[in-house]
Amino acid sequence: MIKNEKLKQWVAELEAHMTPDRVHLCDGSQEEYERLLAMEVERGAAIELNPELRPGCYLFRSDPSDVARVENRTFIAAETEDEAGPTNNWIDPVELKQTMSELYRGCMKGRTMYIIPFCMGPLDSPHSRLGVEITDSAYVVTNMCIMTRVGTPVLEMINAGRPYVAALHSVGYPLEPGQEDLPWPCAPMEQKYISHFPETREIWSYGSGYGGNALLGKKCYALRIASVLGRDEGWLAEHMLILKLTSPEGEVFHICGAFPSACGKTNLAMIEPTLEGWTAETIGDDIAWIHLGEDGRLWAINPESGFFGVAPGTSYKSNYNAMKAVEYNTIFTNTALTDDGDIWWEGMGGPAPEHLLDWQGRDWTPDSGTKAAHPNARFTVRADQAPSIAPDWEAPQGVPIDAILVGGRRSDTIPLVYESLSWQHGIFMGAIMGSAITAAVISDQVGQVRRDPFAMLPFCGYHIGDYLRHWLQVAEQTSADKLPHLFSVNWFRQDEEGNFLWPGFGENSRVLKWIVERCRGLSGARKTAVGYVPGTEDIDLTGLDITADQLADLLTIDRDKWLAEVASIRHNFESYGPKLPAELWQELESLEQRLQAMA
Ligand code: OXD
Ligand code: MN
Repeated sequence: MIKNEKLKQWVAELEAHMTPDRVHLCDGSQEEYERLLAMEVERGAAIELNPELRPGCYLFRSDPSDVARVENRTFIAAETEDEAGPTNNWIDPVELKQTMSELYRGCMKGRTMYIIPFCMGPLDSPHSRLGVEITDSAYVVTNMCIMTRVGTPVLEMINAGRPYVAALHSVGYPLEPGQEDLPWPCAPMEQKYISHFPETREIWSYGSGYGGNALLGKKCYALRIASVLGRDEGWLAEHMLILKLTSPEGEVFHICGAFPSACGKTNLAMIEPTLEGWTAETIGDDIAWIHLGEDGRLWAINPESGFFGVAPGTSYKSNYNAMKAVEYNTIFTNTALTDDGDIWWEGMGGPAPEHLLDWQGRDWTPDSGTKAAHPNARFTVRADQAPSIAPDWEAPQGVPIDAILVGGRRSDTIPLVYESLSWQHGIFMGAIMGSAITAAVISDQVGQVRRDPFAMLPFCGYHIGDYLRHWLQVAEQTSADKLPHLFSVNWFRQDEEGNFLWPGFGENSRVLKWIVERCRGLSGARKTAVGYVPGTEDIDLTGLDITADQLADLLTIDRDKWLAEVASIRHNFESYGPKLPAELWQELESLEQRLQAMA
């Protein structure tokens, strides 16, 4: 029962304004989860997969217009435009609330209003934060139950007075009496709004039922609103995986990695090292909340409790642990359906079945000439279903970070790996990250390289210049020897014919080995204009079919390409305006000078 007066009042106001037929307070139980899925099956919104092949699994198909995050309909409604900064869409909060209040009026007619009390982070962690999402989508409730800790224990904390973020969501499709519902109701693009009010820590989302647009604990709370909380309170909310790596000698390392959406964070978080004696375990695959510990080191928790992973390309070969995780109790969205009631997607391994229903439920054969699964098809699965999950993945204080990786999809210029010259230079490396845009976002520029500082471009809830300053300030609170080492990695470098030069996946353990040995001061490197780059002898190639010459290609620093990179970074830095820290401009000038001095 809701006893918190503020929450009671909010719910009452919303009920009066959005006029749902029913209100349901979620208790987060398994029984509730199963009942909601059965209801979705019953009304034709979900398909229960063959229990002999995929027990406890369901497939949802979205509306074809509602398949990914909508960045151009995502707003940071800070009090002033300058606080949102040049990389965010800004609308005056008063105006936006007026527009959205009109859309919300009567929007839950014919529907159930679900109240989801949720916690980001382990229930017993001092770094966890609470939220309440109000939604009219049962799909959202079931996914939130996997991705966050939902239910009565959280409500009790809210009743006891702990603060929470208010997150409102509607699919934006009210039902008139007698009107039949759609399997995936949503509003047209121009009526979709994914809005954040950083000062009041509120989220208002309208019109989309998909992923980060609708599961408000994820991008909206754990990144956009949390980045503002972190700025104000001295911590960091980052778009990073968290990986635990153990060497053959039993030494444990923790690595965070910032990579843009659909660039392999989940694969790296679940890596199966090919190098003898090394083991890897997963702490998180998408978001890290990073705090300075009493020991002066940076510690990370994973605020989520599940994985909302990109399905296409995931196979027992590329990501064994994800495939094992999704063998049962998983929600799939926009994958293809086999004739025997299982799911399928491109890159799952083996030949394509002769007949499928594609992600829109249409007949599909290998000759169809279209993708059977949507490129942004997803699985939602509890984190503890991954065999690779670390036993201490829910440690209340998190894990101490030894290294931070930044990287993206770059076909040229950026070497396989290099280390920063200093903390400030490492922040510069994060600031200049570039990556080809992927299908995780609805965009007409998929494939084009965009600058994406720390993979936070779509997720930073305030001015990007202030955000980069915040990163620089971390160093002022501790001593340099306690800070993680910073590295850039690029698994995606290609030759002239477009073939990938590096095998990736489990073989990335070879790069991770060099990284952790650098942290221990053990492995070698040469100092180049861009940073410390391994020599070909520094990366362990035992058992790998790649020559030292091929590795040399992967590690080359091409002066002219890098000078072109500098010009592109300068253009990008200019677009950030005067708040970009002067230190980062200095780093750019120094990089250019070092490149010019190259023989
Ligand atoms: C995600 C994304 O879903 O980054 O994690 O788009
Ligand atoms: Mn992500």
